[in-house]
Amino acid sequence: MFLDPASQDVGGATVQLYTVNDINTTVDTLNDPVTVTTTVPGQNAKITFTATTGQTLTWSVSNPSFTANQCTANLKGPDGSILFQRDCAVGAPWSNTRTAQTGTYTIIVDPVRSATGSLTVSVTAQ
Ligand SMILES: [Ca+2]
Repeated sequence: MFLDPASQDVGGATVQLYTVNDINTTVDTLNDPVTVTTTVPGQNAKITFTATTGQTLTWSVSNPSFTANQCTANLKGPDGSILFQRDCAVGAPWSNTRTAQTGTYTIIVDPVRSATGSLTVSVTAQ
């Protein structure tokens, strides 16, 4: 790490480094919820499930400890494209009309800056 003040500025800074291992877990698509808790700044949680072409996905977030703008949750399709993005603090269910691909879908819980917290995710694919 290299701190490089601009021009002739001087000052001090306190630096803290963290070892970060992302959480990797799965959720079934029978509306059986899974709770993830991040404990280290910078840590994300990846929640995977499988779905097949033509299913209707519904995705709910409940009991978030995050407040608004502290965390983003992205749903990515098997090809890595982002299908939906939401604030972790917003619990309203989201329902997709139809899945376009068969494969592994991933919900990435990505806290902002040094935020940590927990939330519960449930998914149905019918
Ligand atoms: Ca983050």
